Amino acid sequence: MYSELPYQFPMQGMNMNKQEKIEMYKKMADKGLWEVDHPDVRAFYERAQEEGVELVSNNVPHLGLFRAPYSQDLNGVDLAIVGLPMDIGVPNPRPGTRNAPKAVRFWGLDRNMVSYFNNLCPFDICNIVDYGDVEFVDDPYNLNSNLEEIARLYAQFKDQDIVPLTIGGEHTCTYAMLKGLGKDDPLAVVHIDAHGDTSVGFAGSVVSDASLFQNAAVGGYIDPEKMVQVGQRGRGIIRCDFSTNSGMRRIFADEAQEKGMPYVVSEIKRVIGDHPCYLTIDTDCIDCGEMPGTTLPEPFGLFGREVRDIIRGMYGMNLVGADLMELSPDYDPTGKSACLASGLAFEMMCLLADSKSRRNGEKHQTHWK
Ligand SMILES: [Mn+2]
Repeated sequence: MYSELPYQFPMQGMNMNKQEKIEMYKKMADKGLWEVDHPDVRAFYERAQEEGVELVSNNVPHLGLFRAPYSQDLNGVDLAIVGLPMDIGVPNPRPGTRNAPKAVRFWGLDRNMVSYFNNLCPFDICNIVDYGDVEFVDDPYNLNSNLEEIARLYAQFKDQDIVPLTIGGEHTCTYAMLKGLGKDDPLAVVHIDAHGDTSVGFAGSVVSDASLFQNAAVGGYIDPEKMVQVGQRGRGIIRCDFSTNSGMRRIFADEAQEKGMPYVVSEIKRVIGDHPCYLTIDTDCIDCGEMPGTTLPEPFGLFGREVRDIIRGMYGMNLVGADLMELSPDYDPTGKSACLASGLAFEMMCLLADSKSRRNGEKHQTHWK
């Protein structure tokens, strides 16, 4: 899966002498930092600079992830980036996902803001805001109370036709997001994860990051027969009979890597088609060698590049939201886990923006002023 560069080098120098070539190269080099050839991308950069977006310095605390404007005013918003810094419900005593949104924002300090894959300028087709991190106010150390707060916010997103891109937080949060977004009709789900997350609740809690999709199916928020799970492996999947029995298509990491990502994408499209679909990625889907900074690292996993190719393969589907959960940056002192997570988050933002814009049949620009 790759896109051809839009311009082939025209071999202009074939009949030139050395001095003529140098003159030609001088002309090519005489360009501003943002004066790129692609007309749409160039127009976007011109507009961004006119609106005062800082495109040189990385000292931009006033800007959100991927330089989206921070705002909690949801009027006219198409896509909201949300941080959910929560880790009080993880069954294994490895807290830390509360630090993920901060780490992804740090590694997402990317001034380029467009995708080379398809020359997509997400901020030119959707009104995108970074909503910031949710502060749990009702009863911050009570898991059920926090889940209720999340469900209320995501029900509001659903009512206002806003597509959320969420940076977790423990995977348990996804139960509450699905409860809000799937409150009227059950959603299709693409679930990329080392684990099935369809086991039973843990240690007295009914919903956990090991059971959330069983809970969401029982709640009527998702349709298991329109759900594809990719990347499963590890000894715990033996406890996820609910996945098979309820009709989910399970593609273990072994099958995915043997048959390749184009096959995985074709299975996702066969099972889900045009149905409104939620994409949830648990960072532990990626091999522990590439992704040590996650709550429950697993060996024998997918490559980050393979997960990226699944995301890119999903263009054209009907996405209503996406999340990237369980990054636990402090277990990885190199920073590569958070760096990879932010790369995936950008691919997800582009996919969501494209899907939302096509569904609207309109392009709405993000404005910084
Ligand atoms: Mn999970």
